[in-house]
Amino acid sequence: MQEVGIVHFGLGAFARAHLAAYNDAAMATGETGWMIAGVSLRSDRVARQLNPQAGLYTLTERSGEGQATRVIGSLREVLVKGRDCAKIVARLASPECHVVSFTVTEKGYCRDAVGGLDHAIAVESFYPLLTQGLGWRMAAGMPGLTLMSCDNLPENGRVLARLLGSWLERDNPALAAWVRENCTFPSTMVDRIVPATSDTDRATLAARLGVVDEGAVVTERFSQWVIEDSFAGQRPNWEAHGAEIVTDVAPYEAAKLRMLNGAHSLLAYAGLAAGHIFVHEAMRDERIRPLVEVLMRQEAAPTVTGLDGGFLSDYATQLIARFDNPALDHRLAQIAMDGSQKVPQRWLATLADARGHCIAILTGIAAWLLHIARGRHLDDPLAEELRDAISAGDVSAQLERLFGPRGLLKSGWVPGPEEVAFIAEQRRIVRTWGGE
Ligand code: CS2
Repeated sequence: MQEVGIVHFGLGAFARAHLAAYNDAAMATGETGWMIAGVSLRSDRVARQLNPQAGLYTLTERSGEGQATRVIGSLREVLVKGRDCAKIVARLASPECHVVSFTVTEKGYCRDAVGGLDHAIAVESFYPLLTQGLGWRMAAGMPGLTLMSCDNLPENGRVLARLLGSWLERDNPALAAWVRENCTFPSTMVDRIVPATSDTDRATLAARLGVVDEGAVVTERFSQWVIEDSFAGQRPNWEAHGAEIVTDVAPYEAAKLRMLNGAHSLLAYAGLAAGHIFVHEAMRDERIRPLVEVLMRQEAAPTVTGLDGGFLSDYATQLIARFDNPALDHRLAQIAMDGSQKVPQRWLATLADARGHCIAILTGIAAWLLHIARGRHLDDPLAEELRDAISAGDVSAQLERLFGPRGLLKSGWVPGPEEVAFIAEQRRIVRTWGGE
């Protein structure tokens, strides 16, 4: 039986369409020892879907030209925090384990308003389990691990190193020092659009294949993975399967967060305001599509350093085609979730670096204000604080409470008077678009 070389925290559809697919490809070409033990932090739903299928599931890539389905065989088991703690720690402490990876979403890192660790909520996340596993390794004189964040945060490796360091320093400074000496935290840029699988997807697949796959994942053809070359020990030869191992991920990360994810959040809030359900529908709206182009090409791209203009222009063209994919029903409401965790690196970083007015991002902010006010799809760990911030006063006062120096979202961007006026005007216009 193949060994488990990777423990992965946060086994959502994204990880199953990305990391698990790269590992599957590596093992299909004869590499051994790279099975994944997945850990679910919040519920046993994925475990109930996948464990009865021995971890096997289908991955379907869909485009306008058609679809292709394959079976992914790199997942050994799904373990659940709370229920399978001893097994999770044993996997982390095993000599076969070399990499721990994370797709726990932006909020899973438990950052407070200024980006530090919120210890009170970190108790509920991966920190205690990881601490136990690493503690075992230190006590047993074993090698350290590569701890690899694959979430949409700038410098995700540095962020994880800093937050884990702060968690460990409090109760276990010796382990904190051991981790600094023996573990690495590569930053990564991950990219693949993976909508939450719907009942319709599962039914269509069952009709096509003649078997029911409870763990089915649907995605696009495109997949990208850029990884900083910083490993504590062995790893699969991911670059033989399309990943890029580089010395500096930062430019790719900035381009992806500010262009792809920035445009996605604009599509989400403006698209919901206009009554659309899916990304490809919002893309066909002539009030929204030009804004997406402007956000990517004129606002975000010029702030990305380290990649040339031609490359970024091609990147924008490719992103437009991906957003247009009519075969992928990517819900705007899925992207609209957790705005407080996403907006800083997607929009505010661009606004802080940009010269001149960013009319597309400011329109996005206007649509986000409306989204918070209407509240129908508001799914955000800071939902209460957001509602509170926009509950009284004019737009100027609301923006101050959100983005001002003592505001909810610390970002280095504070709207000037003209920007405030523009957002207020856009909010009035977007309100008439007729959705939500
Ligand atoms: C999306 C991302 O849900 C969201 O916020 O913007 O999940 C996006 O689809 C991925 O980052 C694409 O790689």
